[in-house]
Amino acid sequence: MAKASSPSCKSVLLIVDLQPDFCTGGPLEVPGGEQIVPVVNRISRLFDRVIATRDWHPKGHVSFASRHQGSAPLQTIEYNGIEQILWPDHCIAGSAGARLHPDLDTRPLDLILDKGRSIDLDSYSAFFENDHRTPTGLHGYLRELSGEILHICGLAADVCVYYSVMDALDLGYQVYVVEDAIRGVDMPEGTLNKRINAMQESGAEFIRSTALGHTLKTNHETGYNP
Ligand code: VGL
Ligand code: ZN
Repeated sequence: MAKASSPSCKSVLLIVDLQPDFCTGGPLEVPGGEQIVPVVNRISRLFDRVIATRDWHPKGHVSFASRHQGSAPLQTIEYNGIEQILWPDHCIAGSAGARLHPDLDTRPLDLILDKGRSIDLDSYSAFFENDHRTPTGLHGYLRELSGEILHICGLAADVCVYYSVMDALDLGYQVYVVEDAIRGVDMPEGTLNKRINAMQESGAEFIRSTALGHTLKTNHETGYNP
């Protein structure tokens, strides 16, 4: 069978968990989380493909402190051999707090990927659940589209963005973190800085949204029209 000609490398924006429950007033508030919405709206049109993830948990999810008697949010437990930080109930599938942020421009989105749907297994990364083995399918999707250059933004910088970036690097993607389009929870304090350093040391490049048009245009031809 003739091999399909390989399509040229595509630029991809991955928007992680930009949901009301992670914004001001939400149960798992990331300080200033909603401030990244206009930044994301400005840059999303620069990419060939735009993917948004949603944290999307069933009621009684393993990550909810309320499920585990005698425990409180931010405690760490071990469950099925996996370390699990406990959080307040958040991002219940189908609830208003679990939607994409209402001000996010959804027109450029190609794919919405829901994760954390297994009741007994959490999923921080957009690529693998927290057993670091069960794929979400995103890698297959990106491979088929030749989406090799990933720009990542969203919430929380030190949780789901962090784990997505680390997995993406492991999988061989070239990763840029849009530094003014992330916010972190920083709990316990110091986590955010530690994880930003770890992402950089592992090969992620941090870039400002205002520099993006230039990078995308010079690194590869995207049809970006300034
Ligand atoms: C997240 C904590 C729990 C995130 C999701 O999206 O960063 N953080 N679930
Ligand atoms: Zn969650």
